[in-house]
Amino acid sequence: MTVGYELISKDGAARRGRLTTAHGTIETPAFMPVGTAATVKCMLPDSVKATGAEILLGNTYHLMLRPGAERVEKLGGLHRFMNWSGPILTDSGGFQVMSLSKLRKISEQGVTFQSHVDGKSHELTPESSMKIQHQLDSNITMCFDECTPFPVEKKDAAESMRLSMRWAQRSRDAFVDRDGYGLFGIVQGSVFEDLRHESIEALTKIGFDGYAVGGLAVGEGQEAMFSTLDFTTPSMPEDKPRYLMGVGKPDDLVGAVERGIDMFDCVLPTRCGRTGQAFTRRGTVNIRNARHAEDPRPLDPGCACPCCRDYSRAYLHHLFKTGEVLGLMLLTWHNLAYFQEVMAGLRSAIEGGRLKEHAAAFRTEQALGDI
Ligand code: PRF
Ligand code: ZN
Repeated sequence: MTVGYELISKDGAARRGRLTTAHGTIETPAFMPVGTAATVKCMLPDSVKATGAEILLGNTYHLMLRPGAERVEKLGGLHRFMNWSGPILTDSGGFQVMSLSKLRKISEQGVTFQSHVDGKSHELTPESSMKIQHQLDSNITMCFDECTPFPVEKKDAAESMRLSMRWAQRSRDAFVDRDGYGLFGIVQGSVFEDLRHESIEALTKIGFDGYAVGGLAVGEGQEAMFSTLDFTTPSMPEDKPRYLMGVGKPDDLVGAVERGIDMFDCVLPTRCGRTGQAFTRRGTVNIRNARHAEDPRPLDPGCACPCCRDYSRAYLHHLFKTGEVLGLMLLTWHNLAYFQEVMAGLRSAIEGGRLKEHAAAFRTEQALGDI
């Protein structure tokens, strides 16, 4: 396993770093757009790159069902298949099985489930998940785990976490080492301090290229997520990247970076963009709202993306009212560009040792509300 991580500078608990993979480097803290079905919805890969993204997330679950991992492998791997030449991280499938498929069953061996596509039966195990992610040619493979639901009794959280730790060992044993390709472990344990610590100890004993925090952003709320990070990240290895899975809104990203997280993925910028919700420097805006119908101003005057540079709120409102595809494309572009701007701002603030002031200014501007 040889995905490199260089810690460049620190500001409090926050870290400025650099990840190195076979398909390129990633400046951290980093946000990964989600390309579930071998596409970042509504965006060409060159456009995704133009927003500043350096790495995408792909999904084992979706790609194993359609078009199938063997087909992707035959066609030269996921990078070539989707025309994204940069690094790709893939999630391992268990989380998506639990949220998307009906009739699923967990055992020590793995998860059996019925496809949400055609109802056919499938099995995912640590071994088959590693094989599929290898066939996809993923630069960063995620361990096969169970995302513990919330709320949960402590004894159930312990049992679920210990199953994930046995699966982590099996994932490590099945992972094929290659230069520029790595495997990340996933810390579980819900909101319980001793369980999170037990999980970190089990994973570091096995040894991974990076460590994810799983099982958060599952309904516990921002306060509980932040307090869990407060007692989790200080026990995680200092010399490896830390990835908070499935997070989040812009203020979640800022708070988690302040608590020592280096990587994020989330569907919010792309999914919300397709419903007309924009994230801006002054908070969220729903472009479908009638108050934008005659507004000649840009969506976010502080933004240099093509959506904000070339189009009015009135035009974007019109595109959404008429169901035009360009509306989805422009709002997705803006949201992805804004998330990347948030990360770039965090990176330079950490480098400059002014993260505290930067985060305070970010929150003040968000609280002002829309222009
Ligand atoms: N495990 C995996 N993927 C995930 C999660 C997890 O716990 C989460 C939790 N927010 C999102 N995606 N494998
Ligand atoms: Zn913009």
